[in-house]
Order: sequence, then structure tokens, then C-alpha cells
Amino acid sequence: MSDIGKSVIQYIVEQQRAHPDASGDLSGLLSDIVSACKKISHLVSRSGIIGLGGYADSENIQGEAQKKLDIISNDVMVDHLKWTGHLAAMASEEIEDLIQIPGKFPKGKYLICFDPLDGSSNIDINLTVGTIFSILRCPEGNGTPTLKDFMQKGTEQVCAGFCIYGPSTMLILTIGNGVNGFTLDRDVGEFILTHPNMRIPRDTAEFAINMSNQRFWQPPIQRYVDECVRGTEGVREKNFNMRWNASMVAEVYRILTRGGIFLYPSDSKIAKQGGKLRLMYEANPMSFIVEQADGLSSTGLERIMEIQPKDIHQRVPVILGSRAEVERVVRYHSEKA
Ligand code: FBP
Repeated sequence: MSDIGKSVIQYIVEQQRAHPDASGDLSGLLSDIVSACKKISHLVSRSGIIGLGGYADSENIQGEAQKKLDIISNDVMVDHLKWTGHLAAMASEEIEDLIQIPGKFPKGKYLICFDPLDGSSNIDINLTVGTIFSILRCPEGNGTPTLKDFMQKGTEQVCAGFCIYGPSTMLILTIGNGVNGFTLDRDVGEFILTHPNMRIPRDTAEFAINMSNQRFWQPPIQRYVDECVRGTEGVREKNFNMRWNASMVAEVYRILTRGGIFLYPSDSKIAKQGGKLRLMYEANPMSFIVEQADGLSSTGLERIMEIQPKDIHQRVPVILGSRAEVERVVRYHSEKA
């Protein structure tokens, strides 16, 4: 019997039941995240009405001016997750240090890293934004988790997902056995399974990169994009389309739906910081999802989920999407080396 139409909580609980040793903690944590995302979706859709647009007069650890909704979404995530007893600690794009669970609340066995509002530069122009999360196990017997406990490779992720706030609100989720998409039915307040077993087509003719950085790119990226732009007049013998939403959640959702390749490479402008996108709460969760949907995710030189993290806000180059195109970009990097 198809799972289509099932609520996300029913889907998760049934998945958990398949694991006799499952304690129900993960499904409990996921239902907490689902409630937080419903609240953020509500606030984002009403931001113009309740004056939540625009900048707060503060910067995050990355030195980026924070949007009011960056801070509010972060607070919604923390407030929904801190008291439920499923987490040992948290890490957020908007907070420099680890977020410990207050002593008055029970602690759980999981760690979470999240980007509360990805693509927030789009919020005031009413374009798609989202929440990205990555769940790890907390090493046994560690009352107050430290940075060391979070420094786990992407391959150690137990679960990853993103909630996308666009024309419809959707939750995209993997617990390591494929990728499923759930649409928020606002009438009943439930995320309903609408996109089971999402698969990324192996081939594509659509690329996404911020072309305004072209003069800073390394030769393998210059070569790849040049060839796409030349289309039938060049070695690719087919025309390519280009998209850039300035919102990773929107790019990855498009690629899950119809294929494509998304590139945010390191370049001579951002080489010192290692890239633009953050490993722990952008690149790793999106890589887990893309790989579970039969795509690939690389820095150009290595599989992103094999990177040994060194810092919670570490940045990396990201090249992900349809297998054949990512393989080609990786080959161009090895040919250059
Ligand atoms: P945040 O909005 O969470 O800082 O994420 C970074 C991001 O907005 C990605 O979602 C997006 O892919 C990229 O930066 C856009 O970068 P640019 O501003 O260079 O187009």
C-alpha cells in the first residue's frame, strides 16, 4: 500500500518500528522540528503583516548582517527543541558558540546543527527561503557536549532535512533510506507525504552558479561553465539552461525535482575562508539528501561527507546534483591537478 497521504509523524514512527532497537527518540525529535518549522512557515508568510521584514541591527558569527527573521527563526528552533529531552546540545548558523540544554530540562542522545533561515537575503523580496538541519548522535556519557562531540563526518549523520517556505511549505527528509517530500496541509496543520522516494536524474542540462563571481573562479570551474554556456556550438553538443535563486534550499529542491547541478565553488575572492557555504548545517545535510536521492556531492576534490570537520562554522566548496555532471566537474579538477 502506498505511503502517499500519510502524515510525516506516522511515516517516521512506522520507519522507527522497523528498527526493533529504536527508542522513539528520533521520531520525537523530528516531531519537535516539524512543529518549529510550522511556526517559522507561519511567521515567514505573515512577515509583512507583522513587521518582521528587514534587518535587525546585529551581525552573526560570519559577519553577516542578520535579518529580523534570522534571529526569530533561530529562537523558534531553540525554544521548540530545548525542553523535549531528545537533544544533548545544538549548533546554529546564527549563534557563535554551542547551544547547551538548560540544566532544568532533561538531555537526550542527539546533537543538531541547523541553519534556521537559509537564503534569508530573499526574505524581503518574497522569494523562497528555508530551514536546514542535520542530526548526529552525541557520544555516550557526555553530560555537556563540546565542539569535539560535534566534529563528526557527514557520513555519521542519522538524519537530515530541510523545510522550504515557498508557494507551498514542504519538508524534505532522509533517515538514510531514500528521500521523501511532505507538503504542509494548512487546513489540518499536517505535513502529508506527497513526494515519495525522490530521485535525481543522472543527466541534466541545467546548471546553477552565481555568474557574478566568474572572474574569481578556478580553471576547472571556468572550463565547466564555459562549455555549458557554449552549448551546441561547443564540446557539450547540447544547450544548457541556467538558474540562480540565491537560496540553497530552492536550488536543491529544484534539483531533487528535475535534476541539475549547483555550484558554489571556492574562488580567489573567498579562498581564505574556504568557501561560502557552511559544512555542518548546509553542505553536510544537503549532501546526505542528494546522495540518498542518487546524486553526488563534492568539493571538486573530495566527497563532502568524508570531510573531517574542524569547526562548527567551517565553510567548504559545494558542487552537487546530477551524477554525470558532478563526475565531469570532479574530473576537470583531477585533470587540472
Ligand atoms: P544563508 O542565507 O543561510 O546565509 O545561506 C547562504 C546562501 O544564501 C545560500 O542559501 C545561497 O545558495 C547562497 O548563500 C547565495 O549566495 P550569493 O549571495 O552569493 O548569491
